[in-house]
Amino acid sequence: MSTLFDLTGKTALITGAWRGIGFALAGGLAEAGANIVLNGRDGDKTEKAVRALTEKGYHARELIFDVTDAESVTAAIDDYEARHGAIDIVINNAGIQHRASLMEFDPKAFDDVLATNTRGIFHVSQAVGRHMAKRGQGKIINIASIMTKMARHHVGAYVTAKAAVGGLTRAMTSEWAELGINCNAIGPGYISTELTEALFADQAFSQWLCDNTPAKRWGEVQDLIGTAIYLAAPASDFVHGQIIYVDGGMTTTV
Ligand code: GCO
Repeated sequence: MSTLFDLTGKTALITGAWRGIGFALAGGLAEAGANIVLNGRDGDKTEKAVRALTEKGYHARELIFDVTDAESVTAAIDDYEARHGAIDIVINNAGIQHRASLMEFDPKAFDDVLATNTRGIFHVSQAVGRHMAKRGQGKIINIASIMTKMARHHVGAYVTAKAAVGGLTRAMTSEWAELGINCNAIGPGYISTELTEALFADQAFSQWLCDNTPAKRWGEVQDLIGTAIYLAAPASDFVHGQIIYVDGGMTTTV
């Protein structure tokens, strides 16, 4: 049983990992034994996050690239693999939010949300997947959302992008499961992070959220760690194309 969830000797790349869900998952996988590669666009912020992990005795390094830039993604990942060895696990976490009514939504803002939240997953997964395929093994974990199958007003681009993350997870599974690559997703509910701090501060919204969540609370980033370890570990070797919603039950009840 002890090896089913053991990540010792594995290297995990987490995108958008200098704060929030990404940073929490980096710490959780490090605790499970993984060597961590933290990605961010900002070198200073990412290096600070790496130091926070190494000060805890974990093995961590940064890998700076913008997930929307296919060439820089491929160059960074190919260089990492050549210098440091295999990336065994990828958590595609990088994501942004932009809230506006669809009638007023800025077209560039719409494109930016889809570029980071969906196309970025394609770029990173293709770049790492090519190496994983040569080894016949790898774990790709996409951060989807309850918005993969629901919607709320004023987050139309995010809903569209996260719905596509579900499709991309299935598409990668259809082609890559036979290569030994597990592609799955985690669908967080409302988690208290910088991305949702405006909502968390809104008492009326928080009351609505708790009234519509069977668990009657906001999620915390720690609530996602166990599912991430499971999908990164041998325990999930026959799990492909699944979206595991970690949402306090929000997607299951009306
Ligand atoms: C919103 C929130 C959601 C959350 C949540 C859903 O404005 O409704 O930003 O979209 O991001 O993570 O998964």
